[in-house]
Amino acid sequence: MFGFLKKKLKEGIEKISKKVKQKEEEKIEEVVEEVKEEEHLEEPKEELVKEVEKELEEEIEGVKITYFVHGTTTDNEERKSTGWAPGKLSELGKKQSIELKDKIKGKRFDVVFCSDLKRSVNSAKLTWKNEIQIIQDKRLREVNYGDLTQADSDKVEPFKIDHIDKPFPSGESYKDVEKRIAEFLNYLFDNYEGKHVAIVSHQAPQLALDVLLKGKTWEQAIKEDWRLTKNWQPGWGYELEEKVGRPEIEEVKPEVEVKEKPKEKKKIGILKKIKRKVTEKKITEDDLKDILEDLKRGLIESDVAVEVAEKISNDLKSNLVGKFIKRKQVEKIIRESFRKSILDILDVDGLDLIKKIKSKKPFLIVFLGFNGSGKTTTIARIGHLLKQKDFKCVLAAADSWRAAAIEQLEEHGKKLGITVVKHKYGADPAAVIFDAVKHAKAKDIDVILADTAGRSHANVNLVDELKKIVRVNKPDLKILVLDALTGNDIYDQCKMFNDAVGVDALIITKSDVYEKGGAALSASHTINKPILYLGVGQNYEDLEKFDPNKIVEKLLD
Ligand SMILES: Nc1nc2c(ncn2[C@@H]2O[C@H](COP(=O)(O)OP(=O)(O)OP(=O)(O)O)[C@@H](O)[C@H]2O)c(=O)[nH]1
Ligand SMILES: [Mg+2]
Repeated sequence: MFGFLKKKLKEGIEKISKKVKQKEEEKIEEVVEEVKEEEHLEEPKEELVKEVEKELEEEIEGVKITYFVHGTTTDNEERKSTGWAPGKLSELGKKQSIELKDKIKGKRFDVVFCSDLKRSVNSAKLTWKNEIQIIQDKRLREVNYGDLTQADSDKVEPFKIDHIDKPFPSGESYKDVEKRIAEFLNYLFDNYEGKHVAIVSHQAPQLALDVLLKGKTWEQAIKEDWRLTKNWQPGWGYELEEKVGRPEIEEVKPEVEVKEKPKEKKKIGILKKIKRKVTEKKITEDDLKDILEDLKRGLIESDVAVEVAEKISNDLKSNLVGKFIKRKQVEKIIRESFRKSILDILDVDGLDLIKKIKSKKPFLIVFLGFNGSGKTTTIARIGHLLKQKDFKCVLAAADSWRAAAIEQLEEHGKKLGITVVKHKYGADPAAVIFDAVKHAKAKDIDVILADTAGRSHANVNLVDELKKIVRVNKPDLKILVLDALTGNDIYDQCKMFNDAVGVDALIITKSDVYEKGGAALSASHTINKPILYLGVGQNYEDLEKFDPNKIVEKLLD
């Protein structure tokens, strides 16, 4: 039923996404121009634009880290604890580092960091040489075993836990390692935000990552180390979402040895500057003005009530204006905004018909609506539904006005096996319903479904008649039946019936032949009453329980 509205929403999403993306493009060009001038850059503008676009496209929140352990060393094989000694990769270690390349094929890193110890540098080079920038950083060194450097592992391994706080003789403690790794991480955060960084390093730094980024205690980190269970893997993932702010860590100026591609660093700084400037440029109301008007028009064309169209467009405006939105996120944000607005619109206190019926016996439901809106058909369908749920029903033929109305209801009654209480044509409809209620009480019947004559704006008499029906019989529920095809007139109908007798809930028929969808969406919002069912065809089964979430799904899928 929502084909047309769905199309309009989709158009909205496409147009606004395009506009936001176009704005971003313009901003990037503008900023690149600015920065090029400020920094006296030689590079062609197009190249910089392309790079910035790529960066924004692939943006990662914080820094993504993959940690790799260096290859096996001759010390490892001789069971020595190398510490700050350079160490030397064994034949196996070299093979491991070369093979790692294949094992991580497809993973893209922006930069590789290794410690300045030989075994770490050589591992990194065997895996990535000439492919990515490799930076050596002293802070990634193994813990300094001091006097125990290259000592027998049996003299070091079992005592690690004793050196969490207490340094190895003339060496470091694990907390010292934590401190330099924290500094290193904060340096990464400042310089590599949004990047995927590979680290090739040693045992203690990895345990420090577990402590700093995975919330482990040092005892846990040491005890759960994969080295004890021999669970090597080709890389461990860590995410650095914010700076590791530890009060005991003082900011120390990073002492980095950049060995290769020194030019890269300046470039990174410039790209960062451009990105920062671009993200400072927000979407303005003016950027969106025409396009939101367009959206509103499209919604109104789909029979969405003006105030509802305004709400949808205003909600969207406040979700976009004043923000910098990455192009990757635009569509998601617009969809989410539409979803929320529509759910808001449909969020009136729901009503479970079956539950409500069980609350009183007999339960009287009067069906109201314009002529031809589908009242009689809907009564038959509700009768069918209730019968299936083992309720006993009676139909009241209170449309004694339109020719053949009584026979039409009787026909349904016969087909469904439900009794119809009727009077002659021209009889008082309030009296027909009164009799039907009496019948229900006498025959232990659960529900009375009362048909009424179709009204129109001009039928003042029929409106008075309706008021009398309500006054005399005090229905438990007044359901307004609306024809979706009525389009915008639906709001006047809602108001008219609601003003005259008060409406408790809505059923919207002919949704199967109604493409626009907007009326159904805004009818319940207009009088703040829930939609119970949608009529979706001509058969008794063609009644669909109204579910706002399902509607939204259908509209935005
Ligand atoms: N396609 C479709 N047709 C429906 C639906 N509901 C009702 N109709 C058709 O709409 C026409 C009018 O239905 P009625 O139930 O007679 O409407 P009414 O409100 O009782 O009409 P009056 O008694 O004249 O006021 C009939 O031809 C129905 O078959 C629906 O959900 N889908
Ligand atoms: Mg009828």
